[in-house]
Amino acid sequence: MGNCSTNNKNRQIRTSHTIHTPRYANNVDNMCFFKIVMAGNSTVGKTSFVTRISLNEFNLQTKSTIGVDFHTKIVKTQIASNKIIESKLQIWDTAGQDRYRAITSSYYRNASCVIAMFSIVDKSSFDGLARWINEVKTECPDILLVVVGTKKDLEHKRQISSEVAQQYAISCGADYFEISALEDKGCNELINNVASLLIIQKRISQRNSTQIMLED
Ligand SMILES: Nc1nc2c(ncn2[C@@H]2O[C@H](COP(=O)(O)OP(=O)(O)O)[C@@H](O)[C@H]2O)c(=O)[nH]1
Ligand SMILES: [Mg+2]
Repeated sequence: MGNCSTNNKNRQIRTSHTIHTPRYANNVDNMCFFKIVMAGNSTVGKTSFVTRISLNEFNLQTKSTIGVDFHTKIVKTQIASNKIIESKLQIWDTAGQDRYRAITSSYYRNASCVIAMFSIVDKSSFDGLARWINEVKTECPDILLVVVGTKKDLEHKRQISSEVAQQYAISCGADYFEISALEDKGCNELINNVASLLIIQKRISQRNSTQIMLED
C-alpha cells in the first residue's frame, strides 16, 4: 500500500494550495494532525508509554488487550520566538495484536510516524525489532521511524547497551531514545521530539510543493 508516501506530485500540489488559506479546517499553519503508531514485541511497554503520556498514569499490571485503538495527545512546539504550532497526535496502540503478530495494513495507513520499541532488559525484544522495522519499511517506506529502548529504570538488568541500540537505530535511519514509563523519564521528551520532527518534515514537504507550483 502506498498511502503513507508523500511522493505523489499531485497530492503535494493540492497540499500546497492550503498554505494560502488562512485558518483552514485542517490548517497546516497553526494546527497539525499526525497519526503515530506503536510497534514492537508484546510486553516491551508500548501500552504503558501511551498511558503515561495520555493519562499520566502507570500500572504494573497492564492488560495485553486494552480494547482502545488510539489515544490523543496535544503537543505545542515553539518554532520561532513568536510562533507556536499545536500538534494533535493520534497515537495508535496495537491493542493486543502484537501478541499474535496480527497487525494489518490499515494499522499503518496514513501514519506519519512509527515508534518501534524494545525493552533494554530483554534481548529478544531488541532482536525482534528487525521484523517490525522490515514490516514498516514495506508498508510505509517514507515514514518517520523512531527506535525506543524502554524500562530504563531497570538499568541493573540491562542487556542491550545504549551504544548498540543507537548504532542499530542509525543503521535504520532512525533516531534513538530511552524511556521509563514507570519513573516517567524521557516520555514527554520523546513525544515532543517526535512532534518537532514531524513538523519539520511537514514544513520541508510544503516548501518543496510550493516550489513545484512555482516551477510548473
Ligand atoms: N520496570 C518497568 N516496567 C515497565 C515499564 N513499562 C512497562 N512496564 C511493565 O511491562 C509490562 C508490559 O507492559 P505493557 O505496557 O503492557 O507492554 P506492551 O505489551 O508492549 O503494551 C507490564 O507489567 C508493565 O507494568 C517501565 O518503564 N519500567
Ligand atoms: Mg499493549
